[in-house]
Amino acid sequence: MAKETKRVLMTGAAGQIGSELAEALRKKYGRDNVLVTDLVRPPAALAEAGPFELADVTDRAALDGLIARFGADTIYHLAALLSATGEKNPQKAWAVNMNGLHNVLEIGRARGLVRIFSPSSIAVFGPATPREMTPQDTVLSPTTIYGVTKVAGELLCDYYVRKYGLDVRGCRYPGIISHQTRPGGGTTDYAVAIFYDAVKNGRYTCFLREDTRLPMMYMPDCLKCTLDLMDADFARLKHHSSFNVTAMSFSAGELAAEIRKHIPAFEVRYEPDFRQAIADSWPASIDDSAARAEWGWKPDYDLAAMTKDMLAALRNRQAAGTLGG
Ligand code: NAD
Ligand code: AKB
Repeated sequence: MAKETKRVLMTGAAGQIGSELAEALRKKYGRDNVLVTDLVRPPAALAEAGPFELADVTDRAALDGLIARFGADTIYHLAALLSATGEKNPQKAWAVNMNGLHNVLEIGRARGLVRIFSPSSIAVFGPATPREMTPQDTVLSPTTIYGVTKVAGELLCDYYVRKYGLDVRGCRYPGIISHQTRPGGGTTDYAVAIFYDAVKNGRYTCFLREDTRLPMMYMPDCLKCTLDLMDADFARLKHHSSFNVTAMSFSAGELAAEIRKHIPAFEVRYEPDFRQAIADSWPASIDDSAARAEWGWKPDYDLAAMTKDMLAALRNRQAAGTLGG
C-alpha cells in the first residue's frame, strides 16, 4: 500500500505558484501540517496563516534541520530562478536550481521521504524541438541556463526514482497566469502583466512580439494539476518528473484581442527585448496526452474563461485598493 503524505514542507512559498499552492496544501492537509519556507518573507496573510520559516535551499544542513524538526514526509520544492532572471545571473541560477534540487533529493533519499514534487518547465525544449504539439519524449536542447537546469533536474529526479526508489514527481508547467502573486522573472510574465496594466491603465507595452504564441495555464488548473499528479497511483506512472501539461496556447496579439472583448479601448504596443529570443526557442503548443493517459490530467480553463476570471478578480482587487500602483 502506498505511503500517505501527512506533513508537508514547501520551498519557494513566497513565489507566484508557491503562495497559492501553500493555501491549497493547508486546506488539504490542515494548516499545522504544512510548513512553508522561502528565502524571503511572504506577505503576512501567508506567513501568519500557518507555520512559516525562512530557508535557503542551497543550505542543505539548515533545510534538513527544518525537515527533521517539523517531521515533514513530503516536499513541494518550488524555489528556483526563472528564465529571464536566470539569463541575468547564470551562475546563481545553477546554484539555486541545481544545488537546491540536489539538496532536496539527498534529504529525501536519506530520510526515506514519502514523495517529492519538483516542477519542470516548457523551458526544457529548444529550437531543435518540434514547435507544434511538442511530444512528451523529444529533443531536449534548451538555449537558456534555466532550461539547462530544468533538463538536468528532470534527469536527476528520474535517477533518484530509478536508483533509490524515491517517489519524485513533476510536470513541465507552461506559462502560469494568476492574479494573487506577481510572477518572479520569467518570459511568460507578460501574460500576467498585461492584465494588471489593462485594468489599471487601459494600455500595455509588451516585451514580446504580437505573433509570439506560447503554451499557458490558469492558476486553478496549475493547482489541480499539481495536487492530482501527487495523488496519482505510482504504479500507473511511466514518466515521473517530466510530464508535458498544457491548457491553452495563444499569441500576445490573441490575448490582447480577448481582453479587448471586455475593455474595448485597450491598447498594446510591442517592444520585444531579450526575452523574445527565449520565447522563440520554446514550443507554441504541447502534446500532453501522456499526462492525460497516466494520471487523468484535464484542464478546466481556456483563453475566454481565464480572461473573464482574471479581469473580474483584478477589478475586485482594484475596488478593494489592493492592486498596487
Ligand atoms: P517565483 O520566481 O515566483 O518564486 C520562486 C521563489 O523561490 C521566490 O519566492 C524566491 O524568493 C524563492 N527562492 C529563490 N532562491 C531561493 C533560495 N536560494 N532558497 C529558497 N527560496 C528561494 O517562481 P514560480 O513561478 O512560483 O515557480 C515555481 C516553480 O515552478 C519553479 O521551479 C519554476 O521553475 C516552475 N515553473 C513556473 C512557471 C510559471 O509560469 N510560474 C512555469 C514553469 C515552471
Ligand atoms: C518562465 O517564463 O521562465 C516560466 C516558465 C515557462 O518556466 N514562466
